[in-house]
Amino acid sequence: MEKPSFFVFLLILHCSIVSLAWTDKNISIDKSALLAFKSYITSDPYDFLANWSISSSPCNWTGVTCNTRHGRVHSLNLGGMDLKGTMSPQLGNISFLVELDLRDNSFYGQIPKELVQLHRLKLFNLSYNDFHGQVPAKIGDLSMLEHLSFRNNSLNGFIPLSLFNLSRLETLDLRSNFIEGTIPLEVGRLQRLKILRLALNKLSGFIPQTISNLSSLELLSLSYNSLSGMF
Ligand SMILES: *[C@@H]1O[C@H](CO)[C@@H](O)[C@H](O)[C@H]1NC(C)=O
Ligand SMILES: *[C@@H]1O[C@H](CO)[C@@H](O)[C@H](O)[C@H]1NC(C)=O
Ligand SMILES: *[C@@H]1O[C@H](CO)[C@@H](O)[C@H](O)[C@H]1NC(C)=O
Ligand SMILES: *[C@@H]1O[C@H](CO)[C@@H](O)[C@H](O)[C@H]1NC(C)=O
Ligand SMILES: *[C@@H]1O[C@H](CO)[C@@H](O)[C@H](O)[C@H]1NC(C)=O
Ligand SMILES: *[C@@H]1O[C@H](CO)[C@@H](O)[C@H](O)[C@H]1NC(C)=O
Ligand SMILES: *[C@@H]1O[C@H](CO)[C@@H](O)[C@H](O)[C@H]1NC(C)=O
Ligand SMILES: CC(=O)N[C@H]1CO[C@H](CO)[C@@H](O)[C@@H]1O
Repeated sequence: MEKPSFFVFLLILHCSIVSLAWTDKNISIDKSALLAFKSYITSDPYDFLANWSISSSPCNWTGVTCNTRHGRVHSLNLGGMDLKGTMSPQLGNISFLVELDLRDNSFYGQIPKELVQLHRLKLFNLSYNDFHGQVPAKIGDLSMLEHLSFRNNSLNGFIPLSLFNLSRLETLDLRSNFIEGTIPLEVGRLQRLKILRLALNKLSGFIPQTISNLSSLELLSLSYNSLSGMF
C-alpha cells in the first residue's frame, strides 16, 4: 500500500522539476520577444520603457505582469503611453499571454499574422492607433478570445470568416475603420456576444437577420455604413 503512493510522489516531484526547468528556459523567450518589441518602437517620449533592460526580469518591467503560478508573462498593458512604432511579430512567441493592450498609442503598419499563435489570449485591444491592412485571416485561431477591440484604426478588407469561430467572444469592436464587404450570416454563431460595434466602416449589403439569434447582445452599433434592411 505504501509503494504506489511513494511512486506517485516521485512522479509528481519529477514532473514539477521538469516543468520548472521548462518554464525557466522559456521566460527567456518572453524576454527576447519583449526586447524585440521594444526595438520596433521608434518613439517613447516619456521613457516608459526605460527600465526594460536585459539585466532585469521582464516581470518587473513597466506594463508587464507575470503569472504567479508559472512565472511567465501574462499581460502587456501599454495603453496611453504615446508610443510610436510597428508591432514586432515576435510578440507571437509570448505563449502564456492573456492580455495584449496597446490602446491609445501611435502604432502603425500591419497587425502581424504571428499573433494568432497566442492561444491563451483573452483580451486584445489595439483601439486608437493607426494600424493598416487587414484583420489577420486566422484570427479565429485565438480560441480563448473574449474581447477584441480594433476601434479607430485604418484597417481595410473583409471581416475574416474565421472570426465567427470565436465562441467565447463578448466584445467585437471594429468601429471606425475601412472594413468592407457584408456582415456574414455566421455572426449569429457568436452566442456570448454582448457588444457588437461596426459603425463608421464601409460595410454594405443586408443586415443579417441571424443577429436576432444573439441572445446576450446588449449593444449593437452599425450606423454610418451602407447597410440596408430592417432589423
Ligand atoms: C524590481 O525592481 C525594483 C526596482 O528596481 C527592485 O527593487 C526589485 O528588487 C525588483 N524585483 C524583482 C523581482 O526583480
Ligand atoms: C520599472 O518601473 C515600474 C513602474 O514605475 C516599477 O514598478 C518597476 O519596479 C521598475 N522595474 C525596474 C526593473 O526598475
Ligand atoms: C519568435 O518569433 C519569430 C518571428 O515570429 C521567429 O522567427 C523566432 O524563431 C521565434 N523565436 C523563438 C525563440 O521562439
Ligand atoms: C479598448 O480600449 C478603448 C480605449 O481606446 C476602451 O474604450 C475600450 O473599453 C477597451 N475595450 C476593451 C474590451 O478593453
Ligand atoms: C475616431 O474615428 C472617427 C471616424 O474616423 C474620427 O472622426 C475621430 O476623430 C477618431 N477619434 C480619434 C480620437 O482619433
Ligand atoms: C472554424 O473552426 C472549425 C473547427 O475547428 C474549422 O474546421 C474551420 O475551418 C474554421 N473556420 C474558419 C473559417 O476558419
Ligand atoms: C443560432 O444559435 C444557436 C444556438 O443557440 C446556434 O447553434 C446556431 O448556429 C445559431 N444560428 C445561426 C444561423 O447563427
Ligand atoms: C528553450 C526551450 O526550452 N524552449 C521550449 C519552450 O517551450 C516549447 C513548448 O511550448 C518547447 O517546444 C521548447 O523546446
